Amino acid sequence: MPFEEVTQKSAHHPKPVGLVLQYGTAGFRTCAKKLDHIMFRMGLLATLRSKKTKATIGVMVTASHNPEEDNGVKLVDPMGEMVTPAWEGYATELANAEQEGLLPTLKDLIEREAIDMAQEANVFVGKDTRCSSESLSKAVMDGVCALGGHYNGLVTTPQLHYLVCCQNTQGRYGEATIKGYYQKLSQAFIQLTKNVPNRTDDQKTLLVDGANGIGALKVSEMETYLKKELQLSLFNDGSSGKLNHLCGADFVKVQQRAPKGVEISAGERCCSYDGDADRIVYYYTDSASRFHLLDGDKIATLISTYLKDLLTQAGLDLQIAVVQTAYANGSSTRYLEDVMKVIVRCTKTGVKHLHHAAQEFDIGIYFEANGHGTVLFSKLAEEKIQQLARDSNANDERKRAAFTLHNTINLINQTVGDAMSDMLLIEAVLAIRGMTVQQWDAIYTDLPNRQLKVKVADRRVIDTTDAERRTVRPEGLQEAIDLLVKKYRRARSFVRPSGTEDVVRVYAEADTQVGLRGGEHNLPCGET
Ligand code: NG1
Ligand code: ZN
Repeated sequence: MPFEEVTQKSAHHPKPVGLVLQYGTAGFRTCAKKLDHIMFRMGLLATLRSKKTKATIGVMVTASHNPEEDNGVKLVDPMGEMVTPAWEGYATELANAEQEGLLPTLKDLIEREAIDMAQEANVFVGKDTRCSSESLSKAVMDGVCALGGHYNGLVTTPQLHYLVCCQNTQGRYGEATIKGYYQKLSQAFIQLTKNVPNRTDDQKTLLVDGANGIGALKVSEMETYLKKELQLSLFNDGSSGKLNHLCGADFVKVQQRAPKGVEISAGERCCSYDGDADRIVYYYTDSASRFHLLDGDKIATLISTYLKDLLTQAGLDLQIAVVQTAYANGSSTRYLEDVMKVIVRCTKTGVKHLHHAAQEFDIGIYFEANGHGTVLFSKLAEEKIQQLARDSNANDERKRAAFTLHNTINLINQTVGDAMSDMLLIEAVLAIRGMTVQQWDAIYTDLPNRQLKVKVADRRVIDTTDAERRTVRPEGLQEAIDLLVKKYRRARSFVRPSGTEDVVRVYAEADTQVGLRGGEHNLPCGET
C-alpha cells in the first residue's frame, strides 16, 4: 500500500511543529533549513498531479536570485507552465499539515480531485547548484518514490520547463533531453545569423556573468554547439565565488552597477544571469565609465521592434502585444504605446500573471523589468508563419521574413523566461539589425528610478489593486503617496508586499534624479 510508505518515509522528513509556509509568487522559498518536509511533500503532490493530468510533472529545487543560504521549490505543469491556483492551494495545505495530519490531508486531496491511484506517474526533478539542493532534491525524490517517479539532476529552471513540455508533446516541441535543448537553440541561432554579412569578432563576443550558479555551468555546455558563431567570456562561473553574491541579474538590476568579478572595457556588451538562469539583463560602461543598464523593458522593446518589422515584411496581419508589470520604466511604456503603437498590458508581479496575459494575443511579448520574460506565439500565428514559408506564390521578401520568424520561434523557449534562450535571441536580433548595444540603449531613455526593500512588522497589512499600482490598505497610505508623487514631473511610485521575501518593496521614478531624492526623505520606515 503506498500510504504505508508515505507514513514511513514522512517520518524521515518531519515538519517542525507550528511552521507555516505559503506557496507564493515562485513556489515555496525560504531559508533552506526549513524546507526538508516541504520538499518531501511536494514530491508527493507532484506525483498526484501527474496521476491526475496523466502527464509528466516537473519539480524544480531552486531559490533563483535569493542568497545561497535560501532554497525553494516550485511545480511545473504538463505544458511547462506554472501549476494552477487550485493546486497552489493544495501545496499550501499539504505543506502546513502537522505530521499526524499529513495522511488525512493527502487522502482528502485524492478524494476531492478523484485521483486514480492506479494511474502511472512521471515526475522530472531538477535542482540548481546550491549546497542544500542536493539533499533537498533527494527529499523530493523520497516523496516521488513513495508514490512513483524519475530524476533529472542539475538543470536550469527553464531547461526543466522545456524538458517537461517536450515529454508531454511527444517531441513536437523538441527532444526531451538537455542535448536536444542545446541543439534546438543553437541550430536556430546559427540559421538566423549565418547570412548576416561582415559580423566582426567584436559582434560575436559577449561577456557573461553566470552569478556563480547553474547558468554558468550550462552556458559553457551550450557554447560548443554554437560553433564559434557566438563566443562567450564567462565570469562568476562558480569555481570560487558565492552564488548571487555581488553578482547576477538581480544585483545588477537593483544596484544599477556592474557585478564583481567581471572585467569590462568601455563599450563591451555584457549580460548577467540570475541563480537559476531564468532572468537576464544586459549592460555596458561608456568611455566616461558610466554604467548603462538594459533591463527587461529594453529587451522587450528590442524584441517587439524586431518582430513587428518582420511581420510587416512578411505581410502578416498578427496582433502583437507587450505585457509588463508596475515595475516597468514609464519611458518604456510610453515608447511602446506612443512610438511603436503596440498594445501594452500591465499585470501583477510574477511571471504566471504575465504569461497568462500574453497568451491572449497572436504574439505576446512579456518581460518583467528584472529580465524575466519570453515571447509566446499562438497556434494560429505559428500556422500562418509556416504556411507563408511554404507558399510558392509568395515573393522572396515575404518568404525570407517567414523563414526568419520560423527560426526565431525555434530560438525562443516559450515555456518560461530563459536567460540562455533570451541571450541568443538578443544576440541574433542585434546581429541581424546591425545594432550595437549603444544603439539599442538609445531607443529610449529610462526615467531615473529606485527600488528599495523596507522591513515592516507585518507586510500583509498592505493590500493593493490596479495591478499593484495602488494600495487600498492601510488607510491613508495611497493618499500620502499621491501627495508626494504630485510634486514631481512624470513621477510614479507604489508599494507592495513581496511574494518571495519578508519585505515591502518601494518603487519610485521621476523625470530627474533630484526629483527622486526628494521622495526618499519621506519613506515611512528604515530602508534596507
Ligand atoms: P516579489 O518578491 O514578489 O517582488 C520577485 C520579483 C518578481 C519575480 C519573483 C519570482 C521584483 C520586483 N520582483 O517577486 O518579479 O521574479 O521574485 O522570482 O523583481
Ligand atoms: Zn530565477
